[in-house]
Amino acid sequence: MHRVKRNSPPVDTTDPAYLESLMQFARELGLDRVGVTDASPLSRARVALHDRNARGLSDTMGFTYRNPSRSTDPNTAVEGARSIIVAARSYHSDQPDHPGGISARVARYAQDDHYTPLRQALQKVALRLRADGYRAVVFADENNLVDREVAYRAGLGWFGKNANILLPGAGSFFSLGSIVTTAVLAPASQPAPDGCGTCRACYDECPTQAIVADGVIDARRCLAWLVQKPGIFQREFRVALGDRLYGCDDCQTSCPPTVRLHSRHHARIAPIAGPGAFVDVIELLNETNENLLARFGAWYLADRDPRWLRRNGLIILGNIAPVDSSAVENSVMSPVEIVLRRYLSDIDPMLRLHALWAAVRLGRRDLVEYLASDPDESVRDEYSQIDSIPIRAVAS
Ligand code: B12
Ligand code: SF4
Ligand code: SF4
Repeated sequence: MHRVKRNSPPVDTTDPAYLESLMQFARELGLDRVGVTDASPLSRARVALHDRNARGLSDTMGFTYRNPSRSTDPNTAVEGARSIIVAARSYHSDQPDHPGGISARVARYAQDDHYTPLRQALQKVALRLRADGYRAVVFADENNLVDREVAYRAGLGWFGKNANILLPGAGSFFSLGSIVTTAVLAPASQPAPDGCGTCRACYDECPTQAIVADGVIDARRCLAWLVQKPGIFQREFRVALGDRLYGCDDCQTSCPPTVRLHSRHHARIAPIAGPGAFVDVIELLNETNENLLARFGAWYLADRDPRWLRRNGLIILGNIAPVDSSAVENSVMSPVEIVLRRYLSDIDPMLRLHALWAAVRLGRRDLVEYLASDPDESVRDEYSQIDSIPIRAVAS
């Protein structure tokens, strides 16, 4: 047991043996790759954040974009910071087969809570640094630090053209986290070499052309942001959303090194306790807010409001429900029609609007005519554009 050595001078962390034992400890805790960078400001990331804010590429995102001076200065995060230990932890697991039915997809990083074990492991390493006389604070996916930039500086991986950090020999299905500490530790001597070369597969496979330059994502087009963004889902991207309920993996599942290497890399095939890889859309749309938060509460939901998931679910319904499944059969309403009717008369105009789109896309214009005189302007506006909704097939 490592105890706090009160009144004893801090341990000499510049000794290479100290760093090696700390790294070893981190790896034993399940962190796949660990590296070190110094705590100087993240100048490149600061310029990028300001630039993307100025060009509108960050859309309405807050996160690290809200206060670039803060998120790129480790000394604001921890006064007197000298070093940052950066770790990558795999979130790869074998993907289950499609369960059939009207099922929405969840991106790999969101299928389970991968941040808690990452943070717990980092906390144990931080505890050891504190016991040795230093301040040490853990950050993982928070607003105070740009995780990819410190990972790059710590030599963990290269910046892919898809903006992800790819680990040599292992790809990009990794979450990143850090410990900002006052201890002086030897930083990585050089960054990992670029591994993209002439490949451009992620550009080609991105469903919305959101990669606008090497390592630059236009959040206004990126489905991973649009599924989180509150408000009306932009009409332009509703068809491209396909069956994605949360997150988008296409620029990684199309990435040759990630695809090739992640299966070779030791897979984490722990039973999935989180939301899972697929979500039954009808169940989602019939679920209570309490149950939705119990299952999906770990995700970023603006104002912790599950209506954004219902919105995504309605668009997915329009995109993937069998076109004849909403029609009346033998005088019995199908589950799709029941759920559409429910949402077409929902008290929330934002949900009525997306239900209107889904119904028309499924060829059920007959269900929505009365919304032409909806009391809410946004619903009337959606109705006024009804002829531009791409109908999958008209029910005969
Ligand atoms: C905001 C955010 C998003 C936003 C915006 C993403 C973005 N590109 O900025 C949205 C919601 C779209 C998003 C999506 C995703 N995210 Co995100 N996100 C974040 C968050 C909170 C901040 C990111 C940030 O500050 N970006 C700032 C910009 C300026 O950085 P950048 O885009 O990486 O730009 C750098 C490069 O352009 C590079 N660069 C400079 N010159 C050059 C030149 C070349 C040639 C190249 C290639 C690069 C390059 O320098 C820039 C500055 O560092 C971080 C967590 C955190 N606190 O850091 C997670 C984080 C980046 N996200 C993560 C994940 C897993 C994802 C998704 C894969 C999730 C999913 N499946 O849906 C997608 C991937 C989308 C994509 N292709 O980027 C992981 C990334 C892990 C990894 N291996 O890289 C992070 C680190 C969370 C974590 N702690 O694990 N995310
Ligand atoms: S996450 Fe999806 S939408 Fe965003 S850049 Fe990658 S492939 Fe494109
Ligand atoms: S798909 Fe190709 S270009 Fe894009 S990140 Fe992967 S290796 Fe790089």
